[in-house]
Amino acid sequence: MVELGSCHTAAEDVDFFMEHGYLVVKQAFSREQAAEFTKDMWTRLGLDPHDQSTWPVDRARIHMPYHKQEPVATFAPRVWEIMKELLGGEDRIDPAASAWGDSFIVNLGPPAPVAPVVAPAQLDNWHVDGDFFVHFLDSPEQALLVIPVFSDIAPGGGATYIAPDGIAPVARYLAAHPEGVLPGAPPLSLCFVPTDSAAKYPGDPRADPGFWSHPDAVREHCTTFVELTADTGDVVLMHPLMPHSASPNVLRVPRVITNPPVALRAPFRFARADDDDDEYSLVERKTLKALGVDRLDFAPTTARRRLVPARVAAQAKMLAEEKRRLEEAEARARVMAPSEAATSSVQTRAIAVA
Ligand SMILES: O=C(O)CCC(=O)C(=O)O
Repeated sequence: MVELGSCHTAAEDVDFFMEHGYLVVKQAFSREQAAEFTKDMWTRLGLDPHDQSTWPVDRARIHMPYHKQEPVATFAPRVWEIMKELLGGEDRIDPAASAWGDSFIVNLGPPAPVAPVVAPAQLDNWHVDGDFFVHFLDSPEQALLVIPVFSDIAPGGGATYIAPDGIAPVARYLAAHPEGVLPGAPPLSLCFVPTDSAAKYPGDPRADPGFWSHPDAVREHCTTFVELTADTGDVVLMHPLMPHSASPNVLRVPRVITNPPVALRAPFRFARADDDDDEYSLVERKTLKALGVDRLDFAPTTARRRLVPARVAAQAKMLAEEKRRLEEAEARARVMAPSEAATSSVQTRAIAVA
């Protein structure tokens, strides 16, 4: 695994990205920034970090909504520089989709003991990100998969797993489907469904030969898996078609990440002149390499569309609940004696850092 410690994408990092489709930027933001960003997290959740009996019994992971955002350029400037290199320059990045929020994905682990993961291929959550748009090979909406890490993550501690050799099969599949594919949605998640499946196979889209199950594809095509263990402040930048999966947090030390998409102003292009004015980005080059071609004339045959996933309504509800909890906590703090309030804020900070 290449770990970038300085402010440039060295030739060996480029080679690593071209081979494996990801880079780890070490210590891209500080523990203090992480503590500040997460300081209200447990209040928002309504959970006690020190009392597992308050943690949910019906799910291992919580996807929180965001209250605030900060541009990548100021929150993690080294990451911003590398993002620009991966995507072919700042001009190509959509400024409206280049900020990170406090929409934490908290993995508290399964309430009942589970065996440690021995076979990553058997994880039950393999997917490719982007539940909010119809996918084409050149889709601009999710130009990188990005994981900023807000807690230390030890082996077995609920790290995200990735399958670098899964990029090529996903790219081949999307190249063969210029009509576009829908991201799976409950009850049929973790899949791609051709946009015309519902009309052709109304009973069950899985009958469509074009149906794509991410877990099945990973089990069929992938042999190399990486457990993204990390330190607080690390950021993993990945090719947008990287299959990845959550894993059980058997340690039950709270694992906190986010996964903010970064978008392009215009779709990726796989048939450029490739001169100084029109260079392929590293992500485009990696896609072409995955397909085993130097260039590809790709054009969608249906309109690009945004989707509104069910998670949006669920997170709006969570946001209202979190705001209520924050207001209640503030009201409690106001009636506390000043000395107690000071102790409480120190404790909250220590918890956020832990
Ligand atoms: O929680 C994780 O490790 C993975 C999260 C993820 O892949 C997702 O939310 O799309």
